[in-house]
Amino acid sequence: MRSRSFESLTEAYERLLNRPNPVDEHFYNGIFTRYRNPVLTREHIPPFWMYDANPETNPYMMQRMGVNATLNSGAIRLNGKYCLAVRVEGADRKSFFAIAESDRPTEGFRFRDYPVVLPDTEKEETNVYDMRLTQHEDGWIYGVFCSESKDRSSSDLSAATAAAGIVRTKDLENWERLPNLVTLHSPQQRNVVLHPEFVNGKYAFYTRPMDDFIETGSGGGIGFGLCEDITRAVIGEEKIIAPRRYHTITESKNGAGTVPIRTKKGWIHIAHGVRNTAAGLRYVLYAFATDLQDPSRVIAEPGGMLLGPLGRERTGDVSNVVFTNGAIADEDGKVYLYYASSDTRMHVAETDTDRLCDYVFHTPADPLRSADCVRQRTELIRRNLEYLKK
Ligand code: BGC
Ligand code: BMA
Repeated sequence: MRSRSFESLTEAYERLLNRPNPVDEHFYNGIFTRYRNPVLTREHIPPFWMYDANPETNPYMMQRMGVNATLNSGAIRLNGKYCLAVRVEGADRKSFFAIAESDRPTEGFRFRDYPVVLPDTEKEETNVYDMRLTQHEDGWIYGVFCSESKDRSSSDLSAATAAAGIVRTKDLENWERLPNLVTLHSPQQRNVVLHPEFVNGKYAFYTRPMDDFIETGSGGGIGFGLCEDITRAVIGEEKIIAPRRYHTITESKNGAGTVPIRTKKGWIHIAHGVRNTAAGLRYVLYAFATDLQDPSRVIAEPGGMLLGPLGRERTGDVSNVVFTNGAIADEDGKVYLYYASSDTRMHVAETDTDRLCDYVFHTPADPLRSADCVRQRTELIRRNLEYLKK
């Protein structure tokens, strides 16, 4: 084979970064817009992260350190830029975080020169992933992520424990690491999200208690808990605010996704729901709203999924998965929902707060049984046919 020059690799990379990302005109549901291209793939990784650029030490110009995927990203608007805290997974399976930013919400994302260097304070930590970025009213930007360690108490080589790691920053450049979240009544945690405002003067977290690393076990569901001091975060009581339910999109698991979005009618949450199938776990996104005064009180819960894997999104490292841990709500009301497909690449869906509210408050709830679902749909058809006759 012929080796390519580092310059030609860089040119191809620049061309990709400058590629426009048109709206996907084939998709319509009135709720959100999809875009034709992913916003980030492993092709968006700068060549100088993977190749040794010097032909003397890299005569074949081969990748020395490959990157496998760019996925589950936290999102925030900072100094006018759309910033993603991307989960980058190396060819060696280990994930780390890196900031990619753009002046535009749907295209042009470029990684900063270096990945995020997290203070290495948890000696047993093997892997980190899925950071949620919260601009908190205390003035800090918090990153809450999954901190995974080998479970040394088990003889199973794959046994691991998941906890919520916490960092904070003002610029997405310098990070202060705080001790991992302690939940007194839940052995494991994943998908923890920090609420952007104090609740009763305390830091409020959405949690996802688990008995085990994969299985949520006896309980599961999205929990809510308060803590006094985020520099030594301990949560006692976790109240389940969004339980998983039999024969729905959340039967196996669910977990908070984006930081809740404040609207006039309530906090809008975009979470993930998981069901088990013969082909493995299927992840979709769904939405619900909580009360502005009491963000732990669910006030609207549309039935079914908001967004599921479609077309090319269906295949990847972990197929049949969409996952979100970041959205940006702009002042003009636009909402950009960043989601990964099949643990492989990042996409964006665009909507606005008015549409999201209409969706959340006017989509009928899941009636939980086929017979009732048919009744619900028959009612819609009957009303439509009457209306259309006029
Ligand atoms: C993987 C995550 C996955 C989790 C549970 C971790 O080891 O890195 O992507 O969500 O296991 O399956
Ligand atoms: C996990 C999540 C994500 C991932 C998903 C599907 O539980 O935390 O990291 O996208 O499974 O593999």
